[in-house]
Amino acid sequence: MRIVLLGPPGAGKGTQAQFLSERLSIPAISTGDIFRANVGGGTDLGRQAQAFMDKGELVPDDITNAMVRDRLGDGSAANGFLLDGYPRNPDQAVELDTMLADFDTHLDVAIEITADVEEVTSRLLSRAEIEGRSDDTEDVIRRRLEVYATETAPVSAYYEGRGVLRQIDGTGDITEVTARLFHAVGV
Ligand code: B4P
Repeated sequence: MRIVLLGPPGAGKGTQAQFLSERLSIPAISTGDIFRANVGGGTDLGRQAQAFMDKGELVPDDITNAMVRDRLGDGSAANGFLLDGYPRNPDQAVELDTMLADFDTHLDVAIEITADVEEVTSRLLSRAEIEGRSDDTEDVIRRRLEVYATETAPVSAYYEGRGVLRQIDGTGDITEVTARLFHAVGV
């Protein structure tokens, strides 16, 4: 299956992507994780991405789209994938369709994990205490949520219009959310 996971920062995309990827034996591809690995490794890509991430802004589309195209074309995603954190605006969604058409395939389903602003903010602030991510400070979280509302939320409408969107409630225990996710995907 070829799946996109949508939802605000802190909704549980990264958390749930691991479970679904294991269940379906397909790679979970997180653009945020790829950027963080590049920042950690001090690569050119990491240097370009870090300034945007630290402010809670999206990394520019030309950088992000090229990175995803490389990853989807590297062979390990040939039999399916789960994209976590991409697409994050309607232009990226159109670009993903173009990439998949170039690879002679298409998206099967987009799952949106929903959770309200208070819930996701408190989760991200808890994670800040444990992991110390540079974009988990209160000001940057607020900005990430604004960017989500203006740039990423319209992506759900894009997939709804195509008839491939399914929404699940991201509140409750992690295991409950996983059960809803598996049900939505039909596994
Ligand atoms: P991401 O890494 O995608 O960060 P995120 O949206 O905050 O989601 P994440 O996966 O980390 O958190 P999750 O909801 O699983 O992006 C970071 C930055 O990278 C972006 O701001 C941007 O700058 C850049 N970027 C990434 N993709 C891009 C793109 N396509 N275009 C441009 N820029 C891009 O979990 C959050 C916390 O909640 C965790 O601590 C988890 O333990 C907890 N949690 C999860 N489920 C829970 C539950 N049910 N109950 C309680 N806690 C739960």
